[in-house]
Amino acid sequence: MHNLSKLTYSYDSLEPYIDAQTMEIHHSKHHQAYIDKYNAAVSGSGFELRRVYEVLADLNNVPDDIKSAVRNNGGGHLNHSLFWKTIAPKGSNTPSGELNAAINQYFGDLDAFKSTFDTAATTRFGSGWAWLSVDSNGQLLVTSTPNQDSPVLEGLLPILGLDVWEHAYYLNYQNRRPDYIAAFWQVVNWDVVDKLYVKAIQSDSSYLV
Ligand code: MN3
Repeated sequence: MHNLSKLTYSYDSLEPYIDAQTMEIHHSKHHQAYIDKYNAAVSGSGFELRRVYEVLADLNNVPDDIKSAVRNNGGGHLNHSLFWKTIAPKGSNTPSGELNAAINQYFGDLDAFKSTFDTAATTRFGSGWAWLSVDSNGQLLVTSTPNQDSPVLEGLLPILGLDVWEHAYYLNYQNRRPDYIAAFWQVVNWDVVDKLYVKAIQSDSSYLV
């Protein structure tokens, strides 16, 4: 039985970048619904007590009759849990330490990385996510996924993700996804992302649900 974790900050504390009503509906309704549907899908399957990460990383061994429900709703739970963790009311402005060095190595500099990520988020057609992940060789890469597909399905460990479903921004930004993406950078908690990077390069997935 999986449960919704409380946020470590209040729904209104990301204003004006992400508005309180969006945060409340997104967390208490959308995320809760993914958890409820995931719990219902895995009930009686033997997967109830396993981490969502483990189940998604081994999706081929999930029975066909629940596979798409597990993929969509387990992905929804894992993706949103990471999302809430990596944003904060007063985000630290820049990555530091090992992550900063890796971003410079793989993308050139922070602005070039953001530009790559922005493109992934802007060009994702319909609903989905943009991601910064670590692959099995420890390399950093930017990808995007449709729907609630998680990078863990591809063997990646995501350390930063941006939800570009309309439910994540429509109340405040309507059709202006690029404005929402720009606002996201104001609330990224790089202190957390730095720590997740150090775990991910050691293949430590324990920070994912
Ligand atoms: Mn969402």
